[in-house]
Amino acid sequence: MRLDIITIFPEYFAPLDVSLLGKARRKGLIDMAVHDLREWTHDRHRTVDDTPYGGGPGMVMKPEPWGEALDAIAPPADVTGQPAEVVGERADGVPRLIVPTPSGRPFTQALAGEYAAEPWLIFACGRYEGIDSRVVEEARGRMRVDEVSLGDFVLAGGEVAVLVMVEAISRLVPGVLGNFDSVTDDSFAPGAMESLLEGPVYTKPPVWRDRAVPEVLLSGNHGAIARWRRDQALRRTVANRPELAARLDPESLDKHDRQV
Ligand code: 6GU
Repeated sequence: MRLDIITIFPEYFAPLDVSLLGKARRKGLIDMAVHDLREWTHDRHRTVDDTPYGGGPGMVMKPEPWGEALDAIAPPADVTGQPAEVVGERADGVPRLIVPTPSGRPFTQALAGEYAAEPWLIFACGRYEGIDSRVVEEARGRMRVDEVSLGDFVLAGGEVAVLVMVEAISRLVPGVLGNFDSVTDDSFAPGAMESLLEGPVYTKPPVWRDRAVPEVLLSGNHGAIARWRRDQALRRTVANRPELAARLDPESLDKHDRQV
C-alpha cells in the first residue's frame, strides 16, 4: 500500500517510523511519503493561507499550493485519457483522497477496513479554518474524495487525525500484525462479537495486590471462558456505550445474555 501525506508540519509524522508501522515500512508492506505543502508555494514567504471570503475569523488554506501538490503526487490523466506516466515506485491507478475535517463523515472500523484494501491513499492535512473548498471539488473530478471526521470535537489541524487513521488502517493491512486473531477480536471488528466492546484481560501473576484473576479463566473450560467473556463484553457495552447496547439485535441475545 502506498500512503502520501501532505502537510505544512512534516515533523508531526516522525512517530510513523517506530513500532508496528515502522516495521511494516521496513518490510515493504507500506510505502509512505510525507510532503511539505510549502514545496508548492512560489512566494518568498511560502504563503499557504489567506483571509476568508465573506469575512469571519481565522484563515483559509489557499487552493493553488494544494492543486499543484495533488497534480505532482497523483498526476492527472492526459488529454488521451491515459493515466500520466508516474515517476519512480508510485502505485499506479487512481488514489483515494482523504481529507480530515470535523465536518466529515465518521471514521469507523468499517471505513478503516475499506481503506486498508486500497492500493493508494493520499491524506491532505488542513490547518486553520480549512482548505478552500474548490480543492476538494476539483479533485473529485479525477479521484474518490472522502472528508472524514474522528468524532465530535475540534482538533487544531488534520495531522493528529491522520496519525490516528494511518495507525487504524495500517494494522488491518495483511502481514502488518503478527497475529491476525488480534484484529478479528477487536471491539468493533465485524463478526460474532460485532458491536460489543472488548472485555477485561489478565496475565500472570494469578494474584496481584490481593486481587485474583477471575477463576473461570484458569479453569481450562473453554465453553465457560467464552460465555464469561461475552458477559463481560456485554456489561462493558451497557456501562460505557448504552447507545450501542440498545442497537444490539434481540435475536442475537440468548436467555443468559438477557440476565446480564
Ligand atoms: Cl478529522 N480534523 C480536525 N481538524 N478536527 C477533528 C477531526 C478531524 N475529527 C474530529 N475533530
